[in-house]
Amino acid sequence: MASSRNQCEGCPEITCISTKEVLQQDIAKNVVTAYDRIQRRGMSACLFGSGGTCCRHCNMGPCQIIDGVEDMIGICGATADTVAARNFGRICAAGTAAHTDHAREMVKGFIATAKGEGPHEIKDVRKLHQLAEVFGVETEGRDKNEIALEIGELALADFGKQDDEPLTMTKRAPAKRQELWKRLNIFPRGVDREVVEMMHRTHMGVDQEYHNIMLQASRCSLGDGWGSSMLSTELTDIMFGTPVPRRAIVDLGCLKEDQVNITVHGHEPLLAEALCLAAQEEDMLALAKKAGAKGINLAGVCCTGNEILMRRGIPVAAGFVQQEMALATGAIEAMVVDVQCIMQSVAEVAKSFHTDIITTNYRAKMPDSVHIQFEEHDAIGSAKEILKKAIANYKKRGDCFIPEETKLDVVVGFSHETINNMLGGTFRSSYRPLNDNIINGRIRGVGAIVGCDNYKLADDTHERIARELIKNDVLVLATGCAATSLGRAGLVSPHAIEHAGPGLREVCEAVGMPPVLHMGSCVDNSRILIAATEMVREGGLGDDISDLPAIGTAPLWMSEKAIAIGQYFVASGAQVVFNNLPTTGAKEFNNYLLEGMMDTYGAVWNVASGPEEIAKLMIERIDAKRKALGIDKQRERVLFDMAMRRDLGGGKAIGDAGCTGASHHES
Ligand code: MSK
Repeated sequence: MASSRNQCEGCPEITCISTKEVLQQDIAKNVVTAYDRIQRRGMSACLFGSGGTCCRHCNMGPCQIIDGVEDMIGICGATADTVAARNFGRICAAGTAAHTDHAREMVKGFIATAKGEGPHEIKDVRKLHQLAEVFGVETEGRDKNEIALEIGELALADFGKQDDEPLTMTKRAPAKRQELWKRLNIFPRGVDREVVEMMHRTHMGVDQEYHNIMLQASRCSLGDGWGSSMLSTELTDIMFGTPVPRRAIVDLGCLKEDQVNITVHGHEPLLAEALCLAAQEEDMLALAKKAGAKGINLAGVCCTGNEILMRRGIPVAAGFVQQEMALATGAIEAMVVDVQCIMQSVAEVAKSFHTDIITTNYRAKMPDSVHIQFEEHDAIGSAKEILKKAIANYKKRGDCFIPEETKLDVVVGFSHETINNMLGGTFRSSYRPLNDNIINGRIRGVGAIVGCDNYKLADDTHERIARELIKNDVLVLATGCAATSLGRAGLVSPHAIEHAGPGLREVCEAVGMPPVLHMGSCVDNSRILIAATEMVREGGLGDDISDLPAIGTAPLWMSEKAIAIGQYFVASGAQVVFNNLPTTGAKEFNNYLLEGMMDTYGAVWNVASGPEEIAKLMIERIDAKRKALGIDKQRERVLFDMAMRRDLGGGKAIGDAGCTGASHHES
């Protein structure tokens, strides 16, 4: 039965149907969500914090600094620009640290796999050999596990190396970009060192010049994008399979009334993969049946969700802003969490239901939760212990409400390799057709919509930006919770081509792909770097990433990781648009981000408010790049005949590319 719970005042309007439906139920009436906390807080965010000029780096303060007011500098004399740059640099360091620690766990899991410890295996041998070339590892006549072990050990050593040699993975960047990094002396070295140096340089009394601080912020963030994140993506693909197109579903309607529902929330896919394997085993299914359930239904939340969605077609129940709503259905037996983006409030929400919050990583414990340490060397054993705990809860389930209508079909799995194969065909995979279609104007450019959800802004922001972009023939690449949100909006599906402009529609129809391509989790933004590099390498669109008619946005950024991602995109030559930046209290520094960086990197941060304004700005930037490349003249549109379709897509449609049905586990 539904209560008359209202939309909270002071919050942006909730448009998400599943969220609204769940919050209106009587069973959810005692659930306090982030929307409620925003309303209850009853005050706007701190001006100094928002503007980046609150300095608490020493005990003479904290100092709240007002730009241009002589008496309002730090006790040490630090200006608003220095303080905002230091704070910004520390955000980049925190984001990089999160991705790096994630990557380190994946490398350790990869080494264990190569040694035959644990349940996983080296699945993508082709990609293993490609990575071997990057690391200079001999492949001729060697066993895949032997090659993997050598790569794993070299990769592990890369994090903490002390010499000044660049991180191994950075050699994949376009040559011209590498020359620029060399000239600026910002080639990332051991990424642990870059984080440490960023923290040191922003300590009281060290680096006091914002251009110089930002050089290190770039080096640190590049170590994230081209180092940690890229390494994590590649090793995860090699172990668990490089994603190929597959159908799946997203949204809260994927929960099942007659099954044990377990959501996996966080980021590192080692645990989630082990749960997927263990949930298929006879003893676990028998246990679920004994408890009265028809099966075990795994579903993802946040980026762990995106990892198993991309590779296994396991549904994603919720993105970041829906984590509390998922619990408020009353239908979840356990929410299994590891690291990053897990709100402390989930333990409080779970108290209203039979749900256990199960923490699994010694680095991330929570009050009012159960801890079951995930042991990599006994991955299936750990997974089964977790599953048993969840299954035991099934009988305790009380009233629940699953918004069954909210189940959206998506087609996911657009790794860089998939795009390459779909456009060029398996035997001559290449970005040539994409480049040609950008040059001839059918595709105006590429827009990446990435990053988090955020309660402070309208929950349909991603959707509205994407609709504008595809209507204007901009191909959209999506990752992270933005991709989940676009899935909920029905745009990560071939059916969405009806919303695309005529040129983009022609290409998508010919190839059989959606106009919004789901490329994975937030770590998988590295796939976008590789795709951009391939476009440069293919030719015809300039000789650096900064020449491409491409731009990214993280309009609802929430996490520090999003700022590190933004900075590695800008330092790689790709422009980004954010809704706001925590630098507005420092005029000169803010202008440096918005304008001055163009001279250094050929790209800048942009700020625009509201989805339509963001989309407009993205299209303007894309058009400016087209003009600079001399491809701005509208070409005559030619309808595709069969020969052209074959030429474009190698006759390949989604079904041919390996699309499978959703593979979540049922008895
Ligand atoms: S989970 S970092 S809210 S994308 Fe990657 Fe989503 Fe942002 Fe967390």
